[in-house]
Amino acid sequence: MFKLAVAVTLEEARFNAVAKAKSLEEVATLVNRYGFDGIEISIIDPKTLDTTYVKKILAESGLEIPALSTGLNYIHLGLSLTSSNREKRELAVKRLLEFIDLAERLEAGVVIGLIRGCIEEGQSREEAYKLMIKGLRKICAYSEQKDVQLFFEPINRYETNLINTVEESLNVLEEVESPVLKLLLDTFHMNIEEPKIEESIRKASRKIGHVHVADSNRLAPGMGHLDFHAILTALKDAGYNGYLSAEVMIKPSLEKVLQTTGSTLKPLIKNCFKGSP
Ligand code: LER
Ligand code: MN
Repeated sequence: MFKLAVAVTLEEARFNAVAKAKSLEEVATLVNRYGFDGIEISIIDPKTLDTTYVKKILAESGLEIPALSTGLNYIHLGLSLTSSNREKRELAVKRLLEFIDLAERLEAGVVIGLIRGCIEEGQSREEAYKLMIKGLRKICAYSEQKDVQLFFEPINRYETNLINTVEESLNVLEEVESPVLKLLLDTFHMNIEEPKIEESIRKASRKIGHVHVADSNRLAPGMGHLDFHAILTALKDAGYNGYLSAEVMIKPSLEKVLQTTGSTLKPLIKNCFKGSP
């Protein structure tokens, strides 16, 4: 059975597909009210998150943190695995190791999205790709010791010029060859890049670790024109059984996002797993 989460940040984030919240407590209450199961947290410095406080909220609410999102480190600080600036590259790896430490304590996975980087001006694709693979190998080796899953995300061409599709991402997974490196499929990016979303999901069978759901316009599922019945069926057929995390623009409000996402996806989830034990 799929579980539902929503992507949230407590930062003054310069990323618009995330809910900006004043406190985790406040979000947990809302998320619980709408029958969600988890909260995905987007943060810049994982060392600033008070783990005792977070664990207390999780225990009280019964919620989980399926994933910690790292992209703000790229957006705000320019940290990436492919940066031509060595210091930024090394800082990106250091940051990701800190994320893995926090993820271990919270039993979460770590999103490797925008932080994996792009092809910078003056850089060849080969150079950028090699740096990305090198960085991924370092963080995977560490994550394997901690048994923390890493979620590699294909991102659309308007946000990065390196690895936009599921097929390219599957090649990355094959090259890195780590049991903790899985795919993060984001329906918003897939709608732009994949010829047929359901077919690409099926090609990614057994490799999917996490899913971001957003409609065609990056609003809550149900507010655009994606066929979530077909998408969820393909995910189930692909052997995926984890979180659908709404990484969406918060319009008109977080309550409305939770309500629409829930009312769109819950009946489909129920229908998908009808008759399953
Ligand atoms: C960026 O568009 C995105 O989808 C995030 O999950 C990347 O970190
Ligand atoms: Mn995403």
